[in-house]
Amino acid sequence: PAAPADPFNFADHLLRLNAARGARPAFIDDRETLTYAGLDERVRRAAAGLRSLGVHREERVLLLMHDSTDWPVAFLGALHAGVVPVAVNTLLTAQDYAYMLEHSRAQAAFVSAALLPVLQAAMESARHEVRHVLVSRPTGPLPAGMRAFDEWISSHQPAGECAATSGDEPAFWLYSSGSTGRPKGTVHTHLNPYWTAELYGKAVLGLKESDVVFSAAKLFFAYGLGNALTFPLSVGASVVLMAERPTPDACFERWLRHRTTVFYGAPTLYAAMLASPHLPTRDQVSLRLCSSAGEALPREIGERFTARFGCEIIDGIGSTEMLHIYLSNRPGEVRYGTTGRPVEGYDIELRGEDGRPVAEGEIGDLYVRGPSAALMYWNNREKSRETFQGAWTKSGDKYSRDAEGYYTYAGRSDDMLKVSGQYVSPFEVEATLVQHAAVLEAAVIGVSDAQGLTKTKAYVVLKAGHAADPALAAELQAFVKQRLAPHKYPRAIEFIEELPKTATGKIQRFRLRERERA
Ligand code: 3SK
Repeated sequence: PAAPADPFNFADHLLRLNAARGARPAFIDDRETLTYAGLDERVRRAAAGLRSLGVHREERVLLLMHDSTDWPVAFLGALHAGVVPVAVNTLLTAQDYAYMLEHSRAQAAFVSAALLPVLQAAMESARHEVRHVLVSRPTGPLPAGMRAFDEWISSHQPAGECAATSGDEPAFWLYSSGSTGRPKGTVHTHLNPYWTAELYGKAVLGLKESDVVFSAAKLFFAYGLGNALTFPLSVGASVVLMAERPTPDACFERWLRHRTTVFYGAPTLYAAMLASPHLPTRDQVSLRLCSSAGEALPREIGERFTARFGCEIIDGIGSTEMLHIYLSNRPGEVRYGTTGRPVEGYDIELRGEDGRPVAEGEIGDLYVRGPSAALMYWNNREKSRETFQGAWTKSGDKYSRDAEGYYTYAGRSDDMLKVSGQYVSPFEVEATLVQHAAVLEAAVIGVSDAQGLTKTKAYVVLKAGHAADPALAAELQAFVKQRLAPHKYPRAIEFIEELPKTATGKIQRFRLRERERA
């Protein structure tokens, strides 16, 4: 399709598309069903509310909320007003949020009541500019100066016209983690979600108005944002939102209660579902399509799932930088064990160390070109230049391509690990482990479990006088858990006399990986 002309405001685009679907459910959470008419009204009220708070076009607002109907209202309300929501992971620490508040210079914050303490801790330590805090679903009185989201929404009349934004104007940010340094503020435009919905949600997944979609990946992830907001709203489908952790049981419950037709998950979750004693039978579910991303889907998991439910899992790879999936299997043409073929509208090149395309069957660094690439990492020219190279975006993943054009994952180009679909920097975990009084040095690598899924393992050298025993290993795991987001703690710890190093003292993680394979 041709790009829509300016002015283009993505929230306005979605509201117009669904203007005739007033009575149909747009979002369903554990509290309520929000129809398309209700969504339209609340989004406009939120836009008017932001204006009346004096938050201006292009200024940022932090969005730190668990998935509920308030999330899309805050997100689209901001877009409608030309204000830029910075949607952040709900699993991070006060230190992480302090950095994000300072870096984004957010003028207001939307926060779930359960996350208010961590936001307050961040605000105490940050030099922030937050002037207004809007709390979603408080259960008691709020601290002075803060307002309940519901009450704030209903105290404004719906805005008429949206901000006349350009399609290329910053619309929202997502933070992307790297192997070193701070998270990067990835700036997306109003047109980027339009393109991912057209090229992937519609053209590959074939989403329909009659679908009831449910994503285990939360809305703050680029994967979840497409799955459960921008794609379904681009076809008038209904979305189930869930605030709690996506355990197999919690997901099964939503599959059955809401007759979910399209489900999005990550390989670790599919593996846990298949191992669950509560796995539903084929006749109990209404699934017609499932999607997987976050890490490569092992063939065996895909095959067992399809044998159970008669429904394919469409495995693909995307990135926060490209906003969604650009390389994917296709319904009816799935080849488990591969990530499929390029999504139409995106070009892919596998480049060797000399920067030239590699031959068929050889492994190269994946570069992608397509219309949904982010503009930049905010205030970070060096990392922006490394990743956004003209029209091409460097993915950081290694792949090979076979004679039929199917791509197979061959690992990361850097030391980053992907665990349960989320990035983990080995350096960050190592730097935390060495803060423990017993630890001299540490090295973290990814190891495959019995199902071919990546788990983190730490090799630890102890200081003299400390005994290498299971109690200390558990203590070190807890030590990391207390200091970093929970998905980052090492699932296994092995004590070792010394770490393999180069002559110049660099840790040779590849030697530890070889040791695992031996
Ligand atoms: O992990 C992925 O493959 C992915 C997919 C869609 C959007 C974002 C990401 C990181």
